[in-house]
Amino acid sequence: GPQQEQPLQQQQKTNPEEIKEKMQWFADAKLGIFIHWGIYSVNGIDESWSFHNRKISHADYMAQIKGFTADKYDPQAWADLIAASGARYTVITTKHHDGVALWDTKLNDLSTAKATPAKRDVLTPFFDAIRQRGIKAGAYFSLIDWTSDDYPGFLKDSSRYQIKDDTARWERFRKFYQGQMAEVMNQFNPDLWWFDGDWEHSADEWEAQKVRKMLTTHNPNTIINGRLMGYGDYDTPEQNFPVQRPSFRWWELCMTINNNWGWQPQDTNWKTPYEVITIFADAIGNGGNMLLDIGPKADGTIPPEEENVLRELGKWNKKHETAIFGTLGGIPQGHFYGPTTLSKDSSTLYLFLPAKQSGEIMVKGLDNAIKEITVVGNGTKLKHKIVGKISWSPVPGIVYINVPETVLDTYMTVLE
Ligand code: JFZ
Repeated sequence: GPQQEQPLQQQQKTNPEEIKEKMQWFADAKLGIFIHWGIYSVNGIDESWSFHNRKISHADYMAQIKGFTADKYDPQAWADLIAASGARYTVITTKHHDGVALWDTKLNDLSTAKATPAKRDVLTPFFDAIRQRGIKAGAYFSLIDWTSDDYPGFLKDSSRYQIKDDTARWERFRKFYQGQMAEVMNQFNPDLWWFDGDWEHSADEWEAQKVRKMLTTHNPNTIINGRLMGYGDYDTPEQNFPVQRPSFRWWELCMTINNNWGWQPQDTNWKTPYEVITIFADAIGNGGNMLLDIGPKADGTIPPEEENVLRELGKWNKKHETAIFGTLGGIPQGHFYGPTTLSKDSSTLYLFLPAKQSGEIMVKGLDNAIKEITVVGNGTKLKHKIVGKISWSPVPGIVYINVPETVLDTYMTVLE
């Protein structure tokens, strides 16, 4: 994987209160939907990596451009599905490492607007539909562009290009990529920037600080992910479970529903709604967000398995929303064998039961703080019992909560 990231530094806003205010919607949002859509969705192969890893020639990879039709693309339906999932933000690929822009870039002809049968900017109607629903809209943007002749990374034809220490070429590329970024900035004013590919060059080579300054000057409230060589606002640990609580205050776990970011028909290794929900609970219990990825097909349809996960997750989110959105990460592990969250005023603790199991569940060391225990989204009050508490001892005892079968959720049951 990519190199160790440099420590995150926040530019522009330096006052911790201002930074906290800017980050508040992100901290409260908990769930985002990630979208990987591009010409790789035509054949259903690895996004950009398939030619980089020489599983397919660059020419054959690029030929997919003729198959990107978007003829069933319904951005309102996408936005409805995202809203139904309960997500408070979304992040869509504006350009992956293959260099194909999904908006109508003026800086070359390599776009869905100029080079595909879709013949249009597919991003504008999506950003509009998302914002109509009050959902924050983010732009994934690859710094790497393995198709640009000026990009000194992947060599499309190694006999033709010997790109080493060619500062003029790099200068041209830098102008080009920052120019495209400015187009995305001016057209969509993203609430969030999700950069990718920073590892191929240094912060100085990318001019990361200058880029950050450009984006935050245009929109002081925009949030930048942690893949801009240390110039981001939050951490993005790799898909890696179980979730560890990173040291950085704001973080986001990005995760696929099967094993790939883009649509790949042979990959049927779907996570179940229960699996996605338990990982989501784990992330928010550790104070993070989850950015859950879907990979639409080139015609614009979303695989039914992914739609199902989003809808089931959405039903569960709606039932348990007080325990999820706008909460804080919970108490340290050891008290309870499952994720927990806390209301902002810390007066309410939410327990996410890790298994679909009735009977007595155990919580260690919270007895004196309990007023009542209720099943979230159901209202049933539960009885509890304290064992091992001796009046003169500071040891708090163990709380047993009786959870009847009748209150169990299809997925995770939540108590408050
Ligand atoms: C990158 C891309 O290369 C990939 O194609 C996909 O778009 C994904 C979302 O992002 O892959 C990465 C890059 C960095 C990390 C994980 C996946 N990381 O640092 O955890």
